Amino acid sequence: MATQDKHGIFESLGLGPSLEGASVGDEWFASSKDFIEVKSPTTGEVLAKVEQASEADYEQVAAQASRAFETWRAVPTPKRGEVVRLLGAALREKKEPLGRLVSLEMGKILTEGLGEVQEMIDICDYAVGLSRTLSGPTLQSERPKHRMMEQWHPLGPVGVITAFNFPVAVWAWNSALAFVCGDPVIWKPSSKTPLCAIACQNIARDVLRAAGVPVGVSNVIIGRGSGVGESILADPRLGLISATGSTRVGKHIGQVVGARLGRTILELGGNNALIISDKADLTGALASAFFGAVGTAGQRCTSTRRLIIHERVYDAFLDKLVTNYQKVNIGDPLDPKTLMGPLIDEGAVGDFEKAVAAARQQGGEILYGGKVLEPPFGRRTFVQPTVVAIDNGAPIVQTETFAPILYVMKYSSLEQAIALQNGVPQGLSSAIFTDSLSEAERFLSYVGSDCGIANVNVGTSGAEIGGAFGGEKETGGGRESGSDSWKQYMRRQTNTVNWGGEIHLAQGVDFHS
Ligand code: UN1
Repeated sequence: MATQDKHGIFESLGLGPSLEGASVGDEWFASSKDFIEVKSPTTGEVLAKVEQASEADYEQVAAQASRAFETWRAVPTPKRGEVVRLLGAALREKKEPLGRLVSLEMGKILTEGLGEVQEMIDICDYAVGLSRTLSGPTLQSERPKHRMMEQWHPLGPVGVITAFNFPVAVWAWNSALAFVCGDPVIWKPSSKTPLCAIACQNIARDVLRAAGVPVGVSNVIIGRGSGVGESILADPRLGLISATGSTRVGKHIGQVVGARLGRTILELGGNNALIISDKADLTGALASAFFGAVGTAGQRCTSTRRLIIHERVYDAFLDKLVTNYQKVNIGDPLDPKTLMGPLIDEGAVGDFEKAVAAARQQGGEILYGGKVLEPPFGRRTFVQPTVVAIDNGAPIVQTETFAPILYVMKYSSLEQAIALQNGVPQGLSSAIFTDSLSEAERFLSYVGSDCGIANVNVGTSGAEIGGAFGGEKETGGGRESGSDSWKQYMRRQTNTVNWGGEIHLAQGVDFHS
């Protein structure tokens, strides 16, 4: 089977069977004697063993990042951009093996694994452009012969905590921006996907070394959340923690970092809905709902979890959707014929089963799927993509289950559809399919979607890197990637300059002895 090309992948990315979790200088190091067995989600084969980093190992990594900051912040921003350009070039070269590694270790299908690496390349290109355009305004002073302006300075080392489901791209979103902004990065990846992190660090390290830049600009620490994770959160050297993960973990991160008045960018759970109007192009809506719900086996934070369908098109639309579901080719993610790979592990399958049982118990009707499949390659990680007709108020619909379960419901007026769409605790992504201008505009207006991402005739998942990415409510409020997200990786300084010689106080204050 296709997963057998592991050796080629490992070789081109500098991986071996026995790895260590802390990048120290040009080497890897770990001293915890606490090992992760990285298993293929597809077959259960042990891909490699990684010794996790200890808190003492973290200290070495943090110290090297702090040292690297002293050098890196002095490099002119466009020159930092040049290093990120080289990183993008290296990623282009390694796109194929890295995309394959994503599929091998995380289980998403190859076209999505390659797409994820493309997302890394795109953000590098974006950051290169930014490196010549990062700018602050000059402002009008109320005082004679004075000028005001804003400058943006490097912030310092940044902690980046990522989830298993985008094991390479989310690091790149943060790192490409942080690097041009002058900040080293300390990356704590998910313990479920450490190989992707080691591969990325190997690529970044080679680029930095060849460019004559301290390797400590890019750092990886693989370890337990309760150990090195807490060290990162509590570390006052890290002015910013950018974290992607569940709302539960995000609340903890927000509290710990907030208690030391550090900054966070939180990109947490989603519960994304797609509204299908009776005035929609149903072919486009079908393709988008299908990709949104089944793509990545429902393990994107932007996955379509709810369909809110106009009552006039409800039955016809669901007929077509279920026909598509029946044709989903489930199997080895590296096989080009596969449309849906495994879930990440047995725990995720347990969550799937619990959610399906809860949906049944809470009045849901399974329209398709609902079952765990006989393990095709020995590991019990394959499930059926599932469609459930259910009420939006059912407790299970209000929670994010990282699995391909799609909840469907009917509406009769747009106000009702928008209320359903907004009627969950999360606020990441949302979409409407309609050819009616007024419906589309209402959906995008202040009485419309309450999410960070709201699309018209475009599905909920698969956002481009140029836009700010993140959401409201329990999604955490953070924005990563495009637009002006870079500002969070820098510190702002307001300057007032007096070029006239005479001292004038603002607000007309007169203060003479
Ligand atoms: C995630 O699932 O954490 O918009 C990120 C998307 C991707 C990123 C998802 N560009 O679906």
